[in-house]
Amino acid sequence: MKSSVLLLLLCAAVLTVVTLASEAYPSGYDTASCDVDLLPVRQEVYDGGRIFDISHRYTPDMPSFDSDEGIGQFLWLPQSMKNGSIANNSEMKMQTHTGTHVDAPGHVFDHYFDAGFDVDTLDLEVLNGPALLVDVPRNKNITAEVMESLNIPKGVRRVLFRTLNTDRRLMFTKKFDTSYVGFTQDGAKWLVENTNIKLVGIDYLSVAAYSDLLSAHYAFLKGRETILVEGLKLDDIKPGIYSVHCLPLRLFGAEGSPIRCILIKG
Ligand SMILES: *[C@@H]1O[C@H](CO)[C@@H](O)[C@H](O)[C@H]1NC(C)=O
Ligand SMILES: *[C@@H]1O[C@H](CO)[C@@H](O)[C@H](O)[C@H]1NC(C)=O
Ligand SMILES: *[C@H]1O[C@H](CO)[C@@H](O)[C@H](O)[C@H]1NC(C)=O
Repeated sequence: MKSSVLLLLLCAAVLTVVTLASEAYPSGYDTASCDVDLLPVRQEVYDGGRIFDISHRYTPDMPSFDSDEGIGQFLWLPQSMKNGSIANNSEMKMQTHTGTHVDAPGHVFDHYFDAGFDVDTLDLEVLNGPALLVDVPRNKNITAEVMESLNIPKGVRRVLFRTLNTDRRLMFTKKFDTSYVGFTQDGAKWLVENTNIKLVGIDYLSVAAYSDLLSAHYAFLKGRETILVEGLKLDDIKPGIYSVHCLPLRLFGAEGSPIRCILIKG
């Protein structure tokens, strides 16, 4: 009796914290659930606002490129304790370019694919280090002109571009939307030719605008030096310099991989 009252109080306290955290950083997930006995904590922000999870949670309703249906069921439980197994053991199946993910050069260049430029060959130094989170103008795609106007200092090597996609909550919308903001070909070309940026992050499923899908990918991936991270969750984080940490799976032979990315302040 006493302990269940205690648990209830604890539960209320945790819920308050969760609610406060989601007011400060309302990243779009409903974290408020309270079972007195079991209370898994799901966080978007850790350590009092120092660590931000900028990857999206995988759910059947998250958008899938060129589809109205979302990614659909991707997780099964062929062996479960409920029907006699000694442990639960799930299986998953999804496209490698699902949710928050990384593109390797083999994504759009077949000779790079054949030569083995897969996600296992991506440079972890590029995927981890100081990064700039920047807001781009909301009324345009990322053209050369927009890139120039951002005045990103020359030394910056990693940039996460927050766009209208975040405001429109496209990554939280099941139906794929072709009007998302991305790089145009000349924007991608400008970045490659005029900056030292090697990690390009964006807040929807493609860095390239739908109208420039292949041409902008070609411009980025041709040199095999630029790493593209797509489908980032950049809501409610102040623009500025962070330390980014992105780790793809070592999928041998795959030109894409789901990736876990976090930002650390200071
Ligand atoms: C165990 O249950 C799962 C569904 O939970 C089912 O797919 C599977 O076939 C079952 N296995 C056996 C041996 O009954
Ligand atoms: C960006 O380009 C897409 C086409 O790829 C277009 O539908 C969309 O309206 C553009 N967005 C802005 C803000 O100009
Ligand atoms: C795995 O088994 C446990 C114990 O039977 C059960 O509580 C849990 O819901 C199962 N997991 C899933 C995903 O079904």
